[in-house]
Amino acid sequence: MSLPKNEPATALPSTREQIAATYHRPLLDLIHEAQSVHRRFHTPSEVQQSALISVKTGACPEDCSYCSQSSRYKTPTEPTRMMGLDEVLDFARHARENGASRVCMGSSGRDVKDNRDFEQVLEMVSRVKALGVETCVTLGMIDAAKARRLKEAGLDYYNHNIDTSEAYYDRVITTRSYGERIDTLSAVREAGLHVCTGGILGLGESDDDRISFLHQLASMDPQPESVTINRLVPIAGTPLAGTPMLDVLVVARTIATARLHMPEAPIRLSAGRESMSDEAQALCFLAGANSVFSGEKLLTTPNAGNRDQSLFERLGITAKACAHS
Ligand code: DTB
Repeated sequence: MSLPKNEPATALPSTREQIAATYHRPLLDLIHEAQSVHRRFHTPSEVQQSALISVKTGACPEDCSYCSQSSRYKTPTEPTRMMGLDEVLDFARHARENGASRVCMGSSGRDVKDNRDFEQVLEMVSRVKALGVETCVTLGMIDAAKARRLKEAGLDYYNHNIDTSEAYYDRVITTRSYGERIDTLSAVREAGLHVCTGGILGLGESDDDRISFLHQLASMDPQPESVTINRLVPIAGTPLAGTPMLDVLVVARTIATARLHMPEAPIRLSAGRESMSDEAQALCFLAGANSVFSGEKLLTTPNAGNRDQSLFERLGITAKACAHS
C-alpha cells in the first residue's frame, strides 16, 4: 500500500539509531528508497537554484580550518570592503534571468554588529527582495533582535551551518562553540525567518560523525527549510588543504539518509560540485538533492554553474520557482 503523498515515511523526529541504520544500508537500496520518498514530497524533475554572492570577503578573526576567509591563514583570497548596492542588484537581476529563485548574500566575519555594514546589508535585502526573488544572507552569529530587523527588511532565509557533528566540531573550529551555532539558529527561528543550515562533508570526519550531524539536523523542530550539504573544497593555506577528497558515493549516501529523515526539506548539493562529474551530480539528485548554487562562483571558489544548462537539459531537470516567501 502506498502512503498518502504528504505523510512522512517514518515517525519524525528519527532517533540516532534509526538514522545510523538508514545510513549503513546497501547504497542502491538506500538510494532507491530515498528517491521513492523524494517523489512523495517533491517534484523529481525540479531543482531550485540559489545564486551566491560574497558582499564582503575575508579578514575574518575565526579559525574555521576549511575557510579561505580566515585572517589566520595565508590563502589566495583577498579581503574586500562591503560591496555597493548597484553591483549586488546587477548580480541579482542577472541571476534571476538565469533561473535563480533565491539570492544568497554572504558577508565575512564572526558575528553581526549594529554598524554601517549591517545597514547596507538591510538595504541589499530589501532591494533584492523587490526584484521578485527570495533572499538569504549568511553573516555569522546573530541575535534575535538583529534577525528581526533582517526579517522586516524582507529576508526569507538565514544560512548558518552547524558544519559537522558536535563530537568532531572542536577539531575544525575553536573560536566559537557548537552551542553558539545552535543559539544563532534559535534566534533566526525566533525572528520568523526560514532556517538554512547544514555542513561540510570530507573534513576528515567518520561515518559516525556524519550520522550524528544528520541526527542534529533532523532533530530540529521544525526541521530546516533548507539543508545544505557541501563537500570540502580544499583551499591552499588552510589547515585542511591536504585533506583527501571524500568519495562521492559517501556524499550520495549522506544525502539519501538526509532525504529519508527530513523528507520535506529541500536539500542543496552545495560547494563541491566543481570537482564532481555530471554522473556524480546525477546520483546526488537521485539520492534526493533538489537544490544547487547556480553561477560560476561560490563565495571565493569556482562553481560548476557553467555546466548546469547542459547537465539539466540532459537530465530533463527544470528550475524550480520560489518555495517559501
Ligand atoms: C553553504 O553551506 N555553502 C555556501 C553557503 N552555505 C554560504 C558557501 C560555500 C563556500 C565554498 C567555498 C568558497 O567559495 O569559499
